[in-house]
Amino acid sequence: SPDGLQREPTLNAIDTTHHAHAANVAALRDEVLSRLTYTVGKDSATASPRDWFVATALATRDRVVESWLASTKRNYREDRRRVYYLSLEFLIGRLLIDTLANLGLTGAMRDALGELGVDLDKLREVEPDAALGNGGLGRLAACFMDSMATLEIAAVGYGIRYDHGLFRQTIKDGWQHEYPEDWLSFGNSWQFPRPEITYDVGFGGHVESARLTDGMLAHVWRPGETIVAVAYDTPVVGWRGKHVNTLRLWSARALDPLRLDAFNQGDHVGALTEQVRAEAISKVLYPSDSTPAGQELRLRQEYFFVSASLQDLIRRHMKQTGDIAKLAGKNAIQLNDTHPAIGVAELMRLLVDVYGVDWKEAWKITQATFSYTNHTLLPEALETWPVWLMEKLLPRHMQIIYLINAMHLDGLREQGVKDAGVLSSVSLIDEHNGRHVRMGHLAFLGSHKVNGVSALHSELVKETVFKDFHRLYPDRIVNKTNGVTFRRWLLEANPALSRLLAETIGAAVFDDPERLVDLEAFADDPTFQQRYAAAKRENKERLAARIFDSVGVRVDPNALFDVQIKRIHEYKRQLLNVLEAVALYLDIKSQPSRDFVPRVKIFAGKAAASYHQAKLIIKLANDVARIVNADPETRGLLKVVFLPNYNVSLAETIIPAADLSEQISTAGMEASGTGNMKFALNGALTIGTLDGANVEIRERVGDDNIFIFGLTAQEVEESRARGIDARETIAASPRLTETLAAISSGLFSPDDRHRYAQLVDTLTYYDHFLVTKDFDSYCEAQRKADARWRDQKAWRRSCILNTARVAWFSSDRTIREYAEEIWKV
Ligand code: B1H
Repeated sequence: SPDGLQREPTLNAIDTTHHAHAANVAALRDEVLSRLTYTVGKDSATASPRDWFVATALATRDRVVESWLASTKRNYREDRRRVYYLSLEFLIGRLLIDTLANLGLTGAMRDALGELGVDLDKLREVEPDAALGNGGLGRLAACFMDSMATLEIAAVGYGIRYDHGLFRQTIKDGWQHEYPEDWLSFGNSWQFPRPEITYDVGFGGHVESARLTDGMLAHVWRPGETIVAVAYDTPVVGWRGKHVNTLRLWSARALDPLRLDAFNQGDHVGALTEQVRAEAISKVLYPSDSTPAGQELRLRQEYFFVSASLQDLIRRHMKQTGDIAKLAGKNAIQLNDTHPAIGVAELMRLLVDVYGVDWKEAWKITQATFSYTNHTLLPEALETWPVWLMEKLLPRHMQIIYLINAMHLDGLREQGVKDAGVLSSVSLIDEHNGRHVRMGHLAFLGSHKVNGVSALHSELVKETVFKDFHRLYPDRIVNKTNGVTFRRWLLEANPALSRLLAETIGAAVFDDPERLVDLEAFADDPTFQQRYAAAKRENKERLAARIFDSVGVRVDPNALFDVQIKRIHEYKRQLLNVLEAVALYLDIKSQPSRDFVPRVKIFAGKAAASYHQAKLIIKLANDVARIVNADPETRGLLKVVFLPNYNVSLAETIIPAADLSEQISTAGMEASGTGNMKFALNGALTIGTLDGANVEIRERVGDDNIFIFGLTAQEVEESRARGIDARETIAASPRLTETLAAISSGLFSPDDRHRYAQLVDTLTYYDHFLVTKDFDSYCEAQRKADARWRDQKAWRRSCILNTARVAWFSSDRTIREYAEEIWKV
């Protein structure tokens, strides 16, 4: 079985003996059957795979619940400081294998189902992905939930229970099409609806002010509209099932289910409008990686989940302590990007208007409670909201923001800051083109710590978006380099390699990833090299089968699998990769006797629905794939594949099968990247720029075991300052000239020869992402990768050293740093 490792007694302290295993198998078999009968209402003769999945998921969930209740009790009993992770995105993926693996029950469940004639590996495919996120930011939140449970931190993740997650992507004739995703259509076996846990969330209306007897002003917000937030809980189990936290997602409901009077008068649709309007809030995830949807609904989503979450955590705090003044001492709230930044104003409102805390004291509590993670420097992703919209939707919050701002600016003036430029740059209100509230500024001011997500990114945060703030508050910005959970991204995604690791350096590596260094001793060991290669081979065969099933292209597992999977964005430069594919294709055709390394270029990723340039890049990749794959002259030396509907599950199949990991963003633009870490862990070599966490990956794996190319962040800045007209750059590179000419000529778009004219023009005259500047050095790095590949021993050695040296990128390490330096838990 692909994951027989769970039966290795060494790996699993939970079922250490065969006796315990047999008992577990028998018990699980009965529990699954019981769930099938009494919850699903089917018998084993008529049950469909989905019925079996539901029964298995529920039986697995049952095993989590006791530990969950015990963890909750312990959190109360020990009166621990709690961590709240506020995120508009949690990109979870599937939970069946993840939960079983964390409980140490994968092997037992496999055998239990086997006795019932059911195959666990087929069942796992039945589970829909929970795709409540766009990309790296959302997946990071999911990895953090896993690590917080593993480290036994008392934590709650708060977000929105979207009815529809990230859209389903299909590729028709090379173009991306978007369809609604429907993960809840057959129910959700992991969640516990909590219809009794609801909060009112207000919008609009007006603010009433009254002078109290002591002369102070009191403010009461009278919302014009009230929406109800209903809680849904999912238990999040840590490694070895020791501690279980809660992911609490909010769903929106109208106060009244329908207007009965209107319904009875025959207006059946009109009677439901309020409900429809309310429920729109949790209807769909914004598919807008890096570009905030400047829409009212997005702001409503943000305030909706923040308000419900803060009310909920304050209720819990008051129940436990009865003392609002202790809020900061007992609670830490992490803002995942600016999406929940309105929480700063909401907490101030709750403290001052509802709990009667004095303003200065409330501000102290707020700052001591919040911290904020910045995930991007892209100007289009820095959220701002028009003042008029804030005044309309959240009038009291707008007043509070003005007051925070006034005190902030007064304080600076008192400290002698006079420069009008500085004062306007740190103001919460951007007065430039229409007045806007700067949410990043609000998050910064309302937090005691602000962090970037890689060493380079954190430095750039200090030098760019928060330059003036950094000068005023030099201790506030810190770095917390991202990490990934090794449970999902090694143990579950790559059972072949996990088994080998357990056998070679001991299964304790899954408790303590630092032990991966023990692999270094085997880097040159021929037997180990062979076994390492065999594990990779197994994964590549599985991916090859998947590719054939999905797009009908046959690829050779002996070829170098060169992979770029991530959101499609100009700064991530899939275009650079496609250009290299075209150059390679032209070379293969023009130099038939040259000794090329057979390659499969694999792409996957979604483009925001409104991002035309990104969608055109998808079309180009597919056009190139069609021509290249059909051309007999390539003799199988080059295949190009675009796999549709990239998601967490697909990543779990692709990453363990990759040989080369493409991390080629324009330096300074990818805040961190986390795919880069997953690939290195699974023994793919990185080809990449000195951007985001690539810099730190290089430091750890060593210069010889990574292919670095291109301009540095500093050089990018200088190069842009000199101008982004690329005519000279292109002229100086015959290979690039030829490549662009081929694309312009319509070689890949015979049905529409001018399809890429504008794209080539943009590269030529306005190459903001410096694709052309980095092209030659990228190709050179690719040829270095080829040379290493030809020496398979040297290649394998590098791969092994990658796995051995990336333990530091475990999200357990990241969370430990947050816990010690930011949350103080
Ligand atoms: C990241 C986003 C993001 N940075 C706006 N910013 C969004 C911004 O819907 N929106 O409006 C959605 C997402 N996502 C990513 O975060 C970075 O690009 C990666 O480099 C980083 O690894 C990841 C996690 O820190």
